[in-house]
Amino acid sequence: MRKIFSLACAAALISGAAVAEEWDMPTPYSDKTFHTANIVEFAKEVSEASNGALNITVHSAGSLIKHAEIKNAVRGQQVKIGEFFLSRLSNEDAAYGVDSQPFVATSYEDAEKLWAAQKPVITELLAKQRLMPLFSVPWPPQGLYTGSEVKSVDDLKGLKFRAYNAALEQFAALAGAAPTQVEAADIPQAFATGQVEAMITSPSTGANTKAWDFVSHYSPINAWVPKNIVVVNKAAFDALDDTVKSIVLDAAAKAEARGWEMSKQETSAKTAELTENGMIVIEPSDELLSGLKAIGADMQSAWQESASDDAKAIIEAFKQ
Ligand code: PCA
Repeated sequence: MRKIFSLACAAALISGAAVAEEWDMPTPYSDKTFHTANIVEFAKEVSEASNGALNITVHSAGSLIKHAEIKNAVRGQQVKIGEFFLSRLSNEDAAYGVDSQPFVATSYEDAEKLWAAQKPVITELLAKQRLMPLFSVPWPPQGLYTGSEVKSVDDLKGLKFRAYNAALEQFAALAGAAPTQVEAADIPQAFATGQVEAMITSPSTGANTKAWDFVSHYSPINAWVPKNIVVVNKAAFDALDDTVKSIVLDAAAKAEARGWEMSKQETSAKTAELTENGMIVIEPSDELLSGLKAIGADMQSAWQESASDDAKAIIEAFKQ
């Protein structure tokens, strides 16, 4: 306690502020997750570069605030900063969900282009809630985990399917499966208790949840490349010293670049981990892929009818 107090005082003297800022930062995913490791590094950089004028304490795996509550907790200044899965906000505006639309952006190159088109739109939307995006990092392309080989969409019929957002729920339902929302942290238990028997997620989440304990096959269908986002409360950010503000923005830019690299590395490393643990990693058949793409195309048409003009403009800009 004494050490913390004196560090805080030293920082206060340096920055000229009355007290050092202490920010709690809720995140949804486990410490094993590369997103979490990246955020811990971000927090460390901010604290070091600011000489302790701003200290961010990361609370991972929904331990401080549940995933579904994190955005509103930052908005209401219950916490100043937090991370969440961006497309979970698609119920507020379709612009938030473009990265989770099946077979729209399926590679890192696509994902980068999509993010460039999406960022200005969601920055404006978040500003209306007095939130400011700091950085956004993609998960590896999403693949299919099942208990036996899936040769076509027909093989998904009736499977109890784990979902993490509305788009995946819709996708699974259109494939004839029975979706249930389950947080990443609850995946092992959901499989163990028979609540679910298949899922679509990244090789990262598959490996981190030891998917080999519950399923035998992984098929890299690379259906979409969804992102997490870190947002800060605008009033809390504005209250920082100018030097600290630029330290935060610099560390955020570095975290975004580092996170994208980590994500790319994870794709092969975690797929290899699945194989090493006995899973059968199998390329999707043409029949399966074309069936899934047809579902994606149907979802796109429906999406086009309900999406805001700004959301549609993201897809148009991306396609150019
Ligand atoms: N892992 C997270 C989101 C996407 C991913 O790859 C999850 O499964 O909840």
